[in-house]
Amino acid sequence: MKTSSIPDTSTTTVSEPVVATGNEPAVTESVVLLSGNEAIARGAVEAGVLVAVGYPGTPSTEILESIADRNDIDVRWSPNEKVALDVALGASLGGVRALATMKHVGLNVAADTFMTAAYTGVGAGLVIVSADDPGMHSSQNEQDNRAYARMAGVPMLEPSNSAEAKQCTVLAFEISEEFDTPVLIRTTTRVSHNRGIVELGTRAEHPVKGFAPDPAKYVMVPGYARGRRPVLLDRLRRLADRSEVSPLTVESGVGSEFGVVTSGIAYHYVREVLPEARILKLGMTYPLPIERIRAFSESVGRLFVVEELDPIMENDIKAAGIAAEGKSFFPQIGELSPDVVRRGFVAAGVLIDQPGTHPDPAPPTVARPPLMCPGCPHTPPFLALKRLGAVVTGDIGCYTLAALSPLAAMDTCLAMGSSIGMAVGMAASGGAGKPVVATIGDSTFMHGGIQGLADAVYSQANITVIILDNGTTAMTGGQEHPGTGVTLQGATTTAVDLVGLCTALGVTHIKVVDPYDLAATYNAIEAATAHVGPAVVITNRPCVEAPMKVRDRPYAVISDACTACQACMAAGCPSIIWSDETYEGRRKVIIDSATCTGCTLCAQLCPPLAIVPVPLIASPVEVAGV
Ligand SMILES: Cc1ncc(C[n+]2csc(CCOP(=O)(O)OP(=O)(O)O)c2C)c(N)n1
Repeated sequence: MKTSSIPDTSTTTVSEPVVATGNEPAVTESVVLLSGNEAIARGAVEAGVLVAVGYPGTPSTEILESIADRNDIDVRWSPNEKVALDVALGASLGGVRALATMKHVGLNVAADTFMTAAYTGVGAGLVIVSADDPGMHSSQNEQDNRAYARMAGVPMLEPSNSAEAKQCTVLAFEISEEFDTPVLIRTTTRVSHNRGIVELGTRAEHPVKGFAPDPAKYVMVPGYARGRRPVLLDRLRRLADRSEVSPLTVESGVGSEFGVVTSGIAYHYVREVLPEARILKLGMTYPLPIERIRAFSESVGRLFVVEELDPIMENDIKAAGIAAEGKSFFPQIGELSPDVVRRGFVAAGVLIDQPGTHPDPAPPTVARPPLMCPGCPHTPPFLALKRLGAVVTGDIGCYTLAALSPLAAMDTCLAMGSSIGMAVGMAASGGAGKPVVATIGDSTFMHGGIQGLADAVYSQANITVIILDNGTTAMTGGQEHPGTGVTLQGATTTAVDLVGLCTALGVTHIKVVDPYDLAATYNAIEAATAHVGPAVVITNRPCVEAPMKVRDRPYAVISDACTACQACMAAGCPSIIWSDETYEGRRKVIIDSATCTGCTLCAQLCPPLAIVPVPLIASPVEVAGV
């Protein structure tokens, strides 16, 4: 668990922030540096939130982690984003302010609840944070979740920096209660992870209102839901009026030749490239303040819209009959940057590029393929699967790296939990005559895999499901989940029993195996694939990085015994490196004892038995991370 370093002091609220001017308040006890995520969490604290829930996912994860140690807020991980939003909505209807956090694809999972929560409205304030990932730094797609606000009819706020992130969160709770609606806060990676100056305010206490039963509002059967649809549309009209006077809209700059409408991190890029330009920065981006934009457009010759990803504001503005230019100059794919924005304005003819007047973009970093950690317990099952020649439907987690060379043992990866359903379908297609195996991490199984396994049982699919149970959500930094038996605060709770769960679902062939025993792992998977009907294999070694590094005596290569067969290289372990010595023209290997975890996998792969534990005297046993 990561805990907060945000001091809890009292002072005034933040003023309208802009890009750095050099006149910002000095960092003091009540003026602190926070990431956007920490600032959202801080905003929730000051807004008097009592329940905060989410499912980890970059770039949103730290929001909950940064307030996990507060004893005045119930902060929890849920098994997935839909459950998180259900919990938050339930808390809100129960009369307490609630926050739900997730990454952009998480809102797909929560969308069923989200769309209808717009109908029910709230009890106390309900704020949902969607942290989007333009550029796909750590995601399977780069969908633009601003579209969700429009589809659901839910107001949306978009901060451009940490100070605004806090301000937006406080405001979002107010809007939620005033208009009886969930409110979406949308950030992107750069806003979530950048640090900026934030003035801390006091925590507002709101008495718990309690649940006020109102079936016509909260029971969304068709007869009642029909009554809520006009309520939603009327609310949107009133929200549009509020957007026109939002304190989050800031106009700056001089000149009438052209003006720029922008929001989020793109605002800072525009300010950096055109410091003096007329800019209308929007913070409430759904509903848009169309009349404010119209008035702004009438005061300039050309109107540009600079926004990351889809032309969402641009289309709305054009649909309102306002002439605007945007995606013809600024790309729809990936992140913007000052350099990309500069090139757009040069192409638009409002900026003359003068070489040497701006810093060159940073040189590209050296490309390095992502690798599994030394000693990762996910490696052996994929070595076994490769040898077995199985069709492998994969899932999302550290083990997805098995799709890459040298393992190259995964055929599909789509969305969290999809591996099992896809395996069922693959088996129905005949699976190219090969064994069909789904591989899924423990957190992902809890998130979205259980229903797929129910389907495998229901359809008696001939598939094997390997649950790679490393006891954590490793890929997002090691968060707990219902299978770990530990809460976000590190307290012990009841763990969901994987074997018991699979048994209860009706799986009759279940084998738990130690993945560090390569032969046993291979045999377990082979036997499972021979079983008629769904079979489950569960690997049981903890992640080498969590909760603390699990390390044993490192291994070393006896150079004289190494025949340079390079069989150990199949593991793709970063601790195995080339030696300067050769044998019959091929390079031998050595092991970096500083990073070797002593998992023994390479020793099991070595035909001449040249890989042995380093003698205790020469290299003390190391337990890192304590
Ligand atoms: C819908 C959705 N929510 C969250 C994420 C972020 N995410 C990627 S993998 C993962 C879980 C990884 O945990 P696990 O399945 O246990 O595998 P491990 O990384 O531990 O091997 C999460 C939460 C995502 N990609 N999609």
